[in-house]
Amino acid sequence: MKRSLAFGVAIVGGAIGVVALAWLGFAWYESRLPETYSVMDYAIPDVGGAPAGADHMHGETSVVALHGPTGTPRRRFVLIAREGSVRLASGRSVDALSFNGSVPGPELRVREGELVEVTLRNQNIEQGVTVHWHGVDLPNAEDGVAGVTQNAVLPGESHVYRFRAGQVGTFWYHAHQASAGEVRRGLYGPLVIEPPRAPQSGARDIVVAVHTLDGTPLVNDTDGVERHVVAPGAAVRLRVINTDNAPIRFGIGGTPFRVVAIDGTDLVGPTLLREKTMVLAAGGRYDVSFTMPRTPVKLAVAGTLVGLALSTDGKADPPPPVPGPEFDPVVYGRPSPTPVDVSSHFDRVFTLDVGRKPGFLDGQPGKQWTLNGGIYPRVPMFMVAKGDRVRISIHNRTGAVHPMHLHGHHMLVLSRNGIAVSGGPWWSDTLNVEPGETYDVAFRANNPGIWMAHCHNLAHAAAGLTMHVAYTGVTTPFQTGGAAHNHPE
Ligand SMILES: [Cu+2]
Repeated sequence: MKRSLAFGVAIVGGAIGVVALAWLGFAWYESRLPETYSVMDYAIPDVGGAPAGADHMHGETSVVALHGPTGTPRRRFVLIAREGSVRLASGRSVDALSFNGSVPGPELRVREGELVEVTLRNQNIEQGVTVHWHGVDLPNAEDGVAGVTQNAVLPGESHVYRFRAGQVGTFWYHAHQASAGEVRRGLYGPLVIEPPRAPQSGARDIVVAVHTLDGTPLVNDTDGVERHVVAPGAAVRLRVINTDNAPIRFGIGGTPFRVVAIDGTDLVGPTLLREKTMVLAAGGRYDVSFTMPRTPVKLAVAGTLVGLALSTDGKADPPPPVPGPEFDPVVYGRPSPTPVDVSSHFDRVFTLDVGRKPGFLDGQPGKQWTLNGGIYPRVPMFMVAKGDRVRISIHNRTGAVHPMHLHGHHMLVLSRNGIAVSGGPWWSDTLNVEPGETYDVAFRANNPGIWMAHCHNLAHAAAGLTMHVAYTGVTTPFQTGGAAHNHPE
């Protein structure tokens, strides 16, 4: 009797085992990506509650047709991508990937309204290169995403980007081919779009690009403190750019200051701050300004020895700023009208749940990132039509920070954890979403194309935290995957 029961249990157990194995095998088999595929192939279209028929396509537009303006460019730049050693300000040489032989790449400064032409040449980077203009809402074909808006530029090849500098602010450019490795290794640089009028005389405008190159923290090309001579009374604007994968914390000591812009958009009514700790998203930008006092000013990046020292003789080494409470954009600045707000009618309403679960990513077992429950490439594709008002609720249900970056658009932050933004309008292109947080954001669908929406911790993006916002009727002829040499993340 006992023996037959044990036999029965063994049979049932064995059957369950076989079924579980078969399921595992199927999940593994299903997860494998083909050599090449289109980002349109696997994604699960989500129309955001739009009525049936709203996505009726009036012909098809290739992303290739959505290019920048023709005509004679006002500004021309050449970026030569190469692998080789670069020299840091300290004199130390580091093996890196670089634009024009320096890390960061050259600071590109243009004026609002100028037609900009940038020629990218790949000298010797085997896996190919592209340039993405982070935060610049330019035409889709100029967006620089390998496998979506262009093919990766292979050694010996070149590619021309053209766009009109339509937004005043602080931006940056970086590779969007194998970007998790290429950006970390040095393929990035600052891009500043200045107002058409010249700045007031004596004003100082300084880019502070913060990066970790090969384990070495940098501000610009300095693996230490970058010193500047600044006259008392000068209007100073520091453009802090976080080009790393994790948020940075920085403080400013020696003067009160204002945060005057976030992610390339000026704030309304920024008030004076003292001893605040600034938490800047990976990929995000904060512009801070102050009037130079007679005494030195220090910007320090927490957890590192790098920073900026401003003084009248350029020699001072001021003490680090006092750590204070965190700066919060939700309550900063003066409320003013926005094109949409929490009470607006939205044509499309989406939810984006960032999660994690065991499964297979391209045949590899592990605890995988998920978007609305799906493991890449079975992630949602948010479908919009030109003119739509779009709202997205972003939920971070993981234990990690995710700086969510939307290409081609700026998101108006409506609320965080259900609490409406009560300060000035806060437009973001790279939003730091901490574990457990929820953000409601909105944008106007006014820039047709297929736009990446991804985590700007580029290691997370490469591990599947990548999806797209696609306009109905737009298609891409480009393919992602091995034989196509296109690996946007
Ligand atoms: Cu992430």
